[in-house]
Amino acid sequence: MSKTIFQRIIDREIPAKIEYEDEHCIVIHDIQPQAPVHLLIVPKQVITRVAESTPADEAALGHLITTAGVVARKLNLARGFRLVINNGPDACETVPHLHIHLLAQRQLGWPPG
Ligand code: D5M
Repeated sequence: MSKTIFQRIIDREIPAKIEYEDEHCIVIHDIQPQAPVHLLIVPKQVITRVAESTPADEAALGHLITTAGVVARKLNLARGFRLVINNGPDACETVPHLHIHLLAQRQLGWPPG
């Protein structure tokens, strides 16, 4: 299977604006931002999507959430932020490498579109 765009960013084959990185994940700025802050929290362990995750992925998935907290504190997102995972075509998933969107610094609507 060919590499996803996120795997190519992790492997430094293509550039990205990196906000944070550790052994288990990378946080980049979305190339098509939907809010003043729009980050993508991407595990280095390839998990295609939530629907295909297994119990073996629990630590990697939990790490993504705690990383969202780390980055939110780093960027002072005290007014709030939203985490989104798009799974499958009805949810507008475009990259089959699981990632969490972190959106912030504007008033977000609810229910989401
Ligand atoms: O989200 C996939 C997201 O990935 C979408 O918001 C655009 C973003 N994207 C695509 N290519 C890049 C690069 N090269 N850098 C940064 N962000 C990128 P999904 O939930 O799968 O629809």
